[in-house]
Amino acid sequence: MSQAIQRKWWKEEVIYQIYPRSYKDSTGDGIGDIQGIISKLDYIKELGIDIIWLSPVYQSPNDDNGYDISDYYDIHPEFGTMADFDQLLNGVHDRGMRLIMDVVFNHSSDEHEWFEKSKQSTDNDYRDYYIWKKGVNGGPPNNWRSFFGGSAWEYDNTTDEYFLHLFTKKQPDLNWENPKVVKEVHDITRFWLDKGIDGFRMDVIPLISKRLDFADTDLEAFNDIVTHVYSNGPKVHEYINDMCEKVLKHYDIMTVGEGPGITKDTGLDYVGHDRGELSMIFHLDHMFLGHGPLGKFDPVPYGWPEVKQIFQDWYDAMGDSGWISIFLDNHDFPRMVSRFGNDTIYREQSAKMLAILIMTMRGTPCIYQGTELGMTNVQFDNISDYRDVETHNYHKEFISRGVSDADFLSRVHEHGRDNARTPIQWNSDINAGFSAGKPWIIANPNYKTIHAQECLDNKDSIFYFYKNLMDLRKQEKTLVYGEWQVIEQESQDLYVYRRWDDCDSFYILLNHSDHHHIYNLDLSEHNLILSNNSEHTDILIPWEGRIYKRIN
Ligand code: TEU
Repeated sequence: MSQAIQRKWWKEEVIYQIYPRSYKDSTGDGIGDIQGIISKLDYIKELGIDIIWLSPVYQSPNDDNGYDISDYYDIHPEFGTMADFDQLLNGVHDRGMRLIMDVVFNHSSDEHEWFEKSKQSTDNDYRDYYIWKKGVNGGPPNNWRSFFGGSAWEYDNTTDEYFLHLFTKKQPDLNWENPKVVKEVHDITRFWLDKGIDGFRMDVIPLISKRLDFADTDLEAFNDIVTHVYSNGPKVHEYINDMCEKVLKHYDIMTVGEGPGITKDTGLDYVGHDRGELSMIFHLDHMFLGHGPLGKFDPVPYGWPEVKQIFQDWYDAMGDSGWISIFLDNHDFPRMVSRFGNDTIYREQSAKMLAILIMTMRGTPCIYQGTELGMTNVQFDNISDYRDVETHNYHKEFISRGVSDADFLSRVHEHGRDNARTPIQWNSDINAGFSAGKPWIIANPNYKTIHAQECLDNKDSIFYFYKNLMDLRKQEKTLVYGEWQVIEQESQDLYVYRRWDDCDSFYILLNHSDHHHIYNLDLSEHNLILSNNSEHTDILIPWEGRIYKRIN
């Protein structure tokens, strides 16, 4: 065991992300809610989960499904009440699990009272809660683009100024230069921590410090603009460190920063053990693969070689000094079995192989709701069946660029965020057992065969494969803290790596292809302890994954 690496509970546990809108509806209004989550806590516990990451449930006009918060201190009625939240938190703790909340401090909703007041005049007490600028030459203050298409500035004719919004125009960016904003944020975090939550997922935290010259960018590729213009601003670490010093470090909690723009070269600045900032980050390097100059709907080719290089880069960057989460999907990206596996003839096999990867790399595994069932991308026939503001904004933009409806729809099928937001498939009943009413978004038609009830009835299901992996990871701390090294492989289709420390050694063999492959590795001193294939020869069948442990 590397003595340098610090042991922490949040390194040893497994996170499960719940996107509440799509999880379970208890009222029949077609929208998932907190009571619905409560009804599934035993299911989540059975899976072996330790930490629940709850996507926003605060008051919101839902322009961006809750990532546009209009009241940080109250629960949106469609999700329930604060009493429901308290019941959820108690239910999570009673089962020995933890709950972290998703907080969005880069921006608020434009329906937050702060913004309602800020926009009334140029000299009120809330004006500087946001970033207002005069236009230039009859247009926006600069050429910055929103993550969701179009300009990052919206003109307000009441005060003849523009306000900054790196996301939708209903998500105005907060001005962290203003000490009053910083205090508001500290008060909000303290309020939720004093309720007993176990930490935070911090939405787009690298974006909170703006480059105050607001100069035009001459960068073309949006990913470069995110990294070099929007993220890692001059005071980002001052702000995060200040929040830790004044609030976070006084609680036994974990924090995970969502890290668009955080690179392997800047990662330790956020999560280095000596930095006093975040526990870990969700870097997005592998998630942004395939995003062309105009973003995800301007796709470029990529494959497993790039994915494996990113895992190598981040292992080297973190060393024993920092920590990341290991994940392959969430509510913003396509379903992992569709994106990185084979969601047709090898759906179950590839889902299990990917599970082995997530659970045996060095980092805190994060499983997105439905991944434990092997839920797949969806292919709606009409753009009107999609709900995501990002999809609709870019639909307008790309159609205006001359892209056909059919072409854009095919890009949504592959890259759209709603792939991950269709209702959780609980059973084969109408609406997949998600709701007695019309769901806010159509359920994936494959719910008839892919659903939790089938998985719970089948001991060979993906669900129980994840459960076995989580049990293994709890038993074998070498898979948490041990060192990691790729074993050179002739074949591009195999991913073979080792985990080891002073106590144990493991080999993990993954075939991420539709082909059979021989592997040339002497494993005579190891026992096969887990596999997604009942046959064991020196040939790895398509999407086969194996874990070997040294015979002590
Ligand atoms: O996501 C920020 C982010 O990096 C993703 O939005 C990603 O850049 C985008 O989906 C690329 O297509 C966070 C939340 O996870 C996301 O749901 C919100 O929409 C966004 O911030 C704004 O709060």
